[in-house]
Amino acid sequence: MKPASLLCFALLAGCGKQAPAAWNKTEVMIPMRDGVRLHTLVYAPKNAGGKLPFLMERSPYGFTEGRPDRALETRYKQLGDEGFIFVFQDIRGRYQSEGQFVMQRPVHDRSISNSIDEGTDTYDTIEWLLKTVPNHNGRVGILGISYGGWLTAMALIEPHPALKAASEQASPADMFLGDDFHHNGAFRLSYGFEYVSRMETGKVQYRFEFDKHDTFEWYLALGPLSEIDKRYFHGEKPTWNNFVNHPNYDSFWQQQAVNLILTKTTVPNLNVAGWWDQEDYYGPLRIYETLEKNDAADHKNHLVIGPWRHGGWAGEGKNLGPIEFGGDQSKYFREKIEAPWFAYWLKDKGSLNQPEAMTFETGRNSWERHDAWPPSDGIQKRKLYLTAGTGLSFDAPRDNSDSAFDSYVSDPAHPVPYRHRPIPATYERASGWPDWLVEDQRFVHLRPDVLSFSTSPLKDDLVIAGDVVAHMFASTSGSDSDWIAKLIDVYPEDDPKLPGYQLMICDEVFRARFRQSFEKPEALEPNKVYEYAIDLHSANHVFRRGHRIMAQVQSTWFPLIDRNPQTFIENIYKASAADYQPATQKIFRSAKYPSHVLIPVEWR
Ligand code: PG9
Repeated sequence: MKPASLLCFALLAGCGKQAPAAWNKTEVMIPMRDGVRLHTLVYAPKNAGGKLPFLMERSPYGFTEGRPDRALETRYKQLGDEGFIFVFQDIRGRYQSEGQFVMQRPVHDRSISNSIDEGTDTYDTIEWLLKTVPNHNGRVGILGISYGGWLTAMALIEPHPALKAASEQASPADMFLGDDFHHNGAFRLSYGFEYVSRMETGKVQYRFEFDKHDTFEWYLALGPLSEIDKRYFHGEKPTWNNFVNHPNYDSFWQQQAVNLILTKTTVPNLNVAGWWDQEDYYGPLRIYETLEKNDAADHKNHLVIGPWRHGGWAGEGKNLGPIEFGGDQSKYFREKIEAPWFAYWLKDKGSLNQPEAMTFETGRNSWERHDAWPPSDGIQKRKLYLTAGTGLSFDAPRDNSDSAFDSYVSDPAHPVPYRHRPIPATYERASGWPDWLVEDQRFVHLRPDVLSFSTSPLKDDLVIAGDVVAHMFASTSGSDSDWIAKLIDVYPEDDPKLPGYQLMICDEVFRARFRQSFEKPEALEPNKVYEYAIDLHSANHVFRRGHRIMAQVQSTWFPLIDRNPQTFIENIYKASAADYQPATQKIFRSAKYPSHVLIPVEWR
């Protein structure tokens, strides 16, 4: 007779539908501790040749229409060849799972019995799998990209004892400070609006229909942020309501910040990030950095950063737009890093040849191994100063006159587009969204409201590895402002493929009201010079001989970032049209106010 658990597995199963020939597919509804059942697909290899570990991906984006079948032949090809029992699960309230979806559901209250969160759902699923599915070796791995990366991180807070390996990939860490919804408190308007309509209009993904192909025009015509709720959401989208009700870094944001709730490496974890991730680059680096503080003895927390867009390692990785990487670096990652990682921890296979951090050095196109990230050995922090005549130089400015600044007018009625127009909807086919960070920045160069400073052509290659920080001394005639800083690699005019191309290497926005505290914003004193240190995050890039390094400053980046009214008001989500005012911005470059970019230069 079959054990009860196996019988139950067989009863719930709808075997074999469309599964690739090599797999036995089983579709089940797995009960959680509160009775809610989650739709799950289990793919076991037909010729397993022994007991195998589970490898699990959970997602809000739906395992339907043959998606896992295709993934097993593409994204999971190398892991499939290695041999795992794959488990794909729709999270609560999404697609065929029961229950209610909550965007980034907070960690459950342990004092309430049967309380749930994404971690407990993972735990309960593992418990069920171990008891029910035959031919496993008792070990489980989990991985996922972005929302799936965040679900992976949640599973590590109170992990099931059988969970033996994880790979958090492009997980957001903090939605107020650096990931999808805000950066340094500045709201990511187009992503925030389009993602909320996508996820909170029914159980399956919805696409908002814009009546303009160029969403730049659509968002501008919309007017102040408050129009979104008035015209479209009508108080019905929980996440939008949260944006409006939590305009500052309060406990709502802090309680979901992964780096505040997951501080110990409970399970070996490979953190993965892409240099040109248009959604969650901050997250994986922050999670790695936090876990690393407690990992000195164990060495179970590792980092990989490759030349990718958001989740680019799941697809082909030969290039991003016109930027080529000398081979398929995504396949390299899947074959040489990801599959061996899980094989080692879940199957005791091989030895772990994974350094503390591996980064793909862009510009030279080679994988580099590091004992620490950011590295400190062989690194010299150097200041590149903004100078008169739009120069950028290692020599500090001597000029101390009051006129040692450059100035522009930032007008919210005429914001700077974040990429060249037309800007299609984020989720449209061929939207351009996934690659926008590598777009040629010449489309804004020499605009009157964008300042550019560049070095002369470099005499030798200059390698940077580590954190880049823009130190800006700036004033505004308004009482609030956004500062956007970029570090750009300018190709020489005689480059055979991309003459004069301006490739953005690092970038970030800072909302000035938060310069003292993200919890308590403050108005700026008009025309007073303040110092800002804007973290442009890590890079590992070679500026080649003959290239120039450029720094750019501007105050709008639309509609990626909502327009700052430039007059301080308590809650920008409630601003009226009259609150949006032009302002005169000054960026200083004197001996007293030496604006500069701090770069980590590697000496080889
Ligand atoms: N960047 C997406 C996301 C993750 C988590 C929360 C909200 C959005 C994603 O690609 O899944």
